[in-house]
Amino acid sequence: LPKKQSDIGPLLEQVGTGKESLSFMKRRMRRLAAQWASAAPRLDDKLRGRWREQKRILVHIGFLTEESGDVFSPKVLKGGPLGEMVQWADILTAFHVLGHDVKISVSLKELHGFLGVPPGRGSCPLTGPLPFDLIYTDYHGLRQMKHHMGLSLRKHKCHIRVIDTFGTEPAYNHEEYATRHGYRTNWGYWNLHGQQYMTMFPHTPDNSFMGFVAEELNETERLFIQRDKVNNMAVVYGKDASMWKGKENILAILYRYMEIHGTVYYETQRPPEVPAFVKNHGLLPQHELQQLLRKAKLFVGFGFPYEGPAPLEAIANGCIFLQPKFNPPHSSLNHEFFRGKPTSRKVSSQHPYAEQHIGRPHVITVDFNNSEEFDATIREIMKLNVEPFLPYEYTCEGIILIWASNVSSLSSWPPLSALRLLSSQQGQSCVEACWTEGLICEPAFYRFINIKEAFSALDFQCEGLESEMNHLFPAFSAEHAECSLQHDPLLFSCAGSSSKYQRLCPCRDFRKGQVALCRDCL
Ligand code: U2F
Repeated sequence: LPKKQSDIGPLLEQVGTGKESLSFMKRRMRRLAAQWASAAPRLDDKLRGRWREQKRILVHIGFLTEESGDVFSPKVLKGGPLGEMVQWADILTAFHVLGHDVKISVSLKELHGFLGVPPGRGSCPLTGPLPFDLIYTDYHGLRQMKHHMGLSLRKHKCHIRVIDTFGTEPAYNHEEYATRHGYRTNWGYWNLHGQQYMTMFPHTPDNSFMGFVAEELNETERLFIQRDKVNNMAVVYGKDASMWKGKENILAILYRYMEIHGTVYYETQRPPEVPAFVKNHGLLPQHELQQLLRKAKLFVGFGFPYEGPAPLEAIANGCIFLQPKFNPPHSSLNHEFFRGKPTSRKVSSQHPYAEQHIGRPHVITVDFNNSEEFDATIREIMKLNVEPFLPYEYTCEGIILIWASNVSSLSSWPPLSALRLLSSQQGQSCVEACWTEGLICEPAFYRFINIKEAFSALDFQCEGLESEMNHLFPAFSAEHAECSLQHDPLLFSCAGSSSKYQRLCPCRDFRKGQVALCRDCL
């Protein structure tokens, strides 16, 4: 491993000042630096040789640049989204602590400084080799880089990683295919490799899992938490008053059994959405929210925000997370928030990762429109006893292991022995087909199953065999007994389904609490 840099002073200096978003990130980086620094040496043995050489990494946070409008920074202290800042802060700290040479850019000026002078002002950018091994950015940053680098971006594309909370599916990423088949959105069609998009939760296997961390507890803290839990104390997940709208009924039921706390931002008066019986603390700094969660028995989501970090923090601090089930699921087809996002993923609850990968007793997902069910669930919760829980993939150690595997250039990754070939039902995606068998879809294996022998292995009798560009292929159409292979590897996709096809699915096993890794992966 490169020399580890546990002193994060020089990194913090690079982050800069003058914006609440940057201050929020710096506070978090300071708080978590020691946790990262202690995880890295514990892994030296396991990592054997991987992630060894020091990389030059540029981190360009596009959504924080003035040029992208920076709508987030002014809302940091007012209940706006913080999830992305949590993740960027963790990425920066981890890369630095692991010994990489990290450069940070949060403005076009800095970006230009790192990549060369923009065209028309003297020399061309990047006439020579790229001065970085890897560039981590987001969709805003990608656009800015394209603008700045022009055609040379294409040459350097493989060095780019895009932090993309909700994920980008191959059908949306493939420019020609997206344009022809109605998958073109504001964001997608960059023709990157699916694994270059990095998500906050492991919800889109076509992309890579990047994650973030929750603060870890030592044994003493665990004991104190369990000792000090207040059995009838609930905290509502919702820092913006709008998230409380229309929840009077739920709140009234909850209040029959529990005292209710909130961390809703307000200016001078209690927002009208927050009933008087709620003890509102106002928006809290992260460490104070942690303290509140340590006392509470229950953390209740109202349906928004989707897939944020806070439920993991609550569960890590020994809370039960109670959240609404979405029936029908929310997606870019039926919900404003997801509209225009490059994914067709069906979000089955406020936090599908918590629902599917953690589950009971830590996570309880119910229909909030059913008052009786909700009432019964609260009564059940009053009797439950749960311990603090944090999935390994959201600990510093777990995440470093996953990143090390991503960055390492192992040609046989993941090992082919992990492959399990399955066929989906008609109308089912490969994500779903693998999941029903307790497996994960592994797009890296598509190239091994995109052969005619795969159809006979599954007992499909092919009347005809064709090869086409279609994100659902390889697949079998029962109606015509037709077998179809995938013509363009960029379209290999675990996502997507059609009632016309049974898809061929490359599945693999996974470690519980570390979905990105198969059992024999390390
Ligand atoms: C998600 O973004 P959010 O920022 O809305 O997600 P949350 O889970 O609410 O909170 C993120 C962090 O805010 C912190 C808390 C979490 O780490 O510790 N916090 C706080 O410091 N003080 C408080 O009083 C309350 C919370 C998601 F992450 C984004 O990707 C999405 O864009 C967004 C919209 O769905 O939801």
